[in-house]
Amino acid sequence: MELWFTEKHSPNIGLTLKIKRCIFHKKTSCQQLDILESLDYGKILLLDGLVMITERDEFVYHEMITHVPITAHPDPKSILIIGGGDGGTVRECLKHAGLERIDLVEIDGEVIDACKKFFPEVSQGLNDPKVKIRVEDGIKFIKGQHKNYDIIIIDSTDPIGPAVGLFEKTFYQDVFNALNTDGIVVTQSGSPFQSTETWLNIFKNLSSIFPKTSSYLAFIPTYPSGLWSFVLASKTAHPIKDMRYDYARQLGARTKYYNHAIHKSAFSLPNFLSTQLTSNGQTYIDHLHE
Ligand code: AG3
Repeated sequence: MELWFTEKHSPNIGLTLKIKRCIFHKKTSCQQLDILESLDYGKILLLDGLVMITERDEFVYHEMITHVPITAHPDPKSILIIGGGDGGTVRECLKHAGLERIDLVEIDGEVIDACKKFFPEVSQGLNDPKVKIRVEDGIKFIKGQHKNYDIIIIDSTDPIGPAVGLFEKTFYQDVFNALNTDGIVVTQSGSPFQSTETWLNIFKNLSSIFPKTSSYLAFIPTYPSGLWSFVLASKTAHPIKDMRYDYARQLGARTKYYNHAIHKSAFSLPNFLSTQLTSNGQTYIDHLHE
């Protein structure tokens, strides 16, 4: 008997993987949580039927959501991760010895427990003494924070269902207030090929609040369309010009996707995206690389 799992990306498109077995299956208080073992991509974490991570390609997402903002910041000491209960973003943060405080706010404690058990390579950092975990709603948590973090990473699920509030202007205003004067925020912003509109809305919402907003891309084979995006917004830093070059080069010896050249090139957007973004009559590309 053959077992196949499909995540439908639209009524007409899906990603299908051949499965060895189902390892875990539970309805938590927040969502449906499943862990499958696939033949080619290792274990897969699904939330509400959507692929969150696979053992084989999770490094791309976690390295890119973490190292780009950290190397663009002059001297980050404190970081807040909203979501990210699997621990992959924490693992990457721990590669930066200068970080003194890593706070993780995850709404679903059962994601943390299941990943500790079934994804040890991803979740290994969650027990580090620098890491403080809170199981609560990030939207509520952030309201009480004032200039308390250098970097905030929004490592959420898709902008539908329970996570929708993590993509709204009111939340981004709270994120702005929670950041120090040189603060940077990064959010995952979906597949810009699958939905250019969603990506553009996130960009616009952040740029209505932050002085500098940009977007970068990465290739993640098990996410819809494979082309994934992130939006980075900062109070002062330029995401390319302020990259700490030597530091990024050294870091590149310990990563599988990120390096200083990828850091720069990831911000080069194809025309179907860059033409959506203009700033004072200048094209986005000229504006970013001027
Ligand atoms: N969060 C983003 C996953 C989005 C994938 N969407 C989908 N398969 N429809 C991943 C969290 C990893 N820490």
